[in-house]
Amino acid sequence: MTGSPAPQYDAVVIGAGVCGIYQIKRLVDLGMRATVLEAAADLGGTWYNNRYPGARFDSESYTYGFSFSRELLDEWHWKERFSGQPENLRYLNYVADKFDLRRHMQFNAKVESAVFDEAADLWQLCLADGRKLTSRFLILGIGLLSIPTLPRVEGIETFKGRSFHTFHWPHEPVELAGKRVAVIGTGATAIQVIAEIADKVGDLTVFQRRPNWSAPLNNSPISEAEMVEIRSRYDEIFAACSRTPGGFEHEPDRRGFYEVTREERVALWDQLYEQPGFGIWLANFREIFTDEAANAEFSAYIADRIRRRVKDPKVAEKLIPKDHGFGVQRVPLETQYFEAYNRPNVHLVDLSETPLVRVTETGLQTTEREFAFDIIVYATGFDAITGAYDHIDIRGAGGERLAEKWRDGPSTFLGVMIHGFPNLFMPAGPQSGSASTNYPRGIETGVNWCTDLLQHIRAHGYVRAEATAEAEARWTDHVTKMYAMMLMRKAKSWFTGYNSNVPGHEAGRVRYFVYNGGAPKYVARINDVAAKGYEGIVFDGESERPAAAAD
Ligand code: NA7
Repeated sequence: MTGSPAPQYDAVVIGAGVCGIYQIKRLVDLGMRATVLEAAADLGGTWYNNRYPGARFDSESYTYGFSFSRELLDEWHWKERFSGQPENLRYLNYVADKFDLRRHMQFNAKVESAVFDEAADLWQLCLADGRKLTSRFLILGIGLLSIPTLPRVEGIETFKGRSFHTFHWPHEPVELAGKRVAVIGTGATAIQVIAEIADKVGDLTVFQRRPNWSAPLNNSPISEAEMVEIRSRYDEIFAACSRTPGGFEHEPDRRGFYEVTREERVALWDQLYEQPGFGIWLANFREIFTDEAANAEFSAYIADRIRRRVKDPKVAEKLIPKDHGFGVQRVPLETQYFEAYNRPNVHLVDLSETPLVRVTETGLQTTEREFAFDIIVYATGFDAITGAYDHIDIRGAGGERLAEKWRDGPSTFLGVMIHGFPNLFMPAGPQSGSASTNYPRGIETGVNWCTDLLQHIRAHGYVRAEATAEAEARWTDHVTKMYAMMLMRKAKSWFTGYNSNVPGHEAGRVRYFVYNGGAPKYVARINDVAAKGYEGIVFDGESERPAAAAD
């Protein structure tokens, strides 16, 4: 034990989203002196911020909710199979209120820096409002997609109309009727927003740099009777989620792609296209993720579906990706997205032919012409996965800066701890299994694991826990190798660290952001580390113990 004064908190959690809410619940239950610091004015994270029209789950609602409380599961009625943002935010507030968690949360509490004090084995935090706090442990629940990015194009600040990133869509209603609206981007967010506002605006122009593969969400309401049936199956539902790589109910088709006939493949695809959710991606043949020819055949199937839905063949061709196959990027799910382009008030501008040059006072200018708008919506994505970490000045032992350590991509132990940054935990960090699955399922796994580790630390009276350099190197190497067999390694997407709007994140360098082995393998791996007395972690500066093999 150090002779230094005790820290103000046993644990500080940064972020009051899905992760922070569950983490503080676990800490409070253990009787720890803990608080959540949240930069926003209220809780909810993703579901607090993303208020754009059309924002909704692409996970089945009942697989997205928390599983930790039977009472909560019995009380909550999900009203739609894929619930929308307002309801999702209501749910998170309901959970926080039910378990009286709000009093352990501080809002408008933006953490600017976190510095590890080696002499006292604690974290010193500085907040934007000038406050300083100390905590033994620091737990980061800061999200994967919480730092929105704008195009690096001149003139953004000169636009005289209204403009906002989808992440900052105003809280009060935005008058869309009769307005000339631009949407920049055609990722998952744009695909939701475009379909939702197409019939509500005067005129909508979509600025597309690269199209995305997308398939129907097939949403529907959930009646009282259906909810009763879902409640009776919750054990089964969560068991299925924990069996599948993605943490969803959708299980891959176990037949070999080449073992069945083309007719049998098409029969499966016809069926999946009509089914709700990610089945079309995750209940498909496993080869579509790893085999170029299998992926190409399936991509051609989806391309035909798009051609059937979009009336103008030229527009249809522009909406079909040519540079990557279906499912090698996270698949946006849509509701009447392609039909939006059949409306006379919706226009598509292909930025690959006529790139954006600048934002003007009145609109947007491409290499071809100028466009006038009342509203510009930037659906241009996020500084994904490591962005939120880079935005806090995190300094570990010896003053090492995390942003510097991760300049070329993250390196972690299990996606949960970082060598050189003692007493810092990431329940759903970069390179964790949580980052690539149905997020709350991964979060619960990560939070439970971190909480168990904290209990272990407490039981032994330790004040310091740190992953060894060797354990971190092995895990990072393992995560990197898992990409080799996946077609996704070739995609320009936020899963591989591509973002043209973030210096250094342009195409060309793959960042090994997520653990690709799937939830069951990830959970087995982290549980094994715990069962072996936290192999790969040293406590209170004890001499390094050998790290467990990562595979
Ligand atoms: P994404 O998936 O990163 O999509 C961002 C979109 O914005 C994508 O179409 C980009 O085109 C486009 N973009 C980005 N920068 C520019 C510039 N400078 N000019 C033109 N177009 C640009 O983010 P989303 O918010 O849609 O989705 C993120 C996740 O949220 C999603 O996967 C779900 O999990 C929920 P590009 O493809 O890069 O050419």
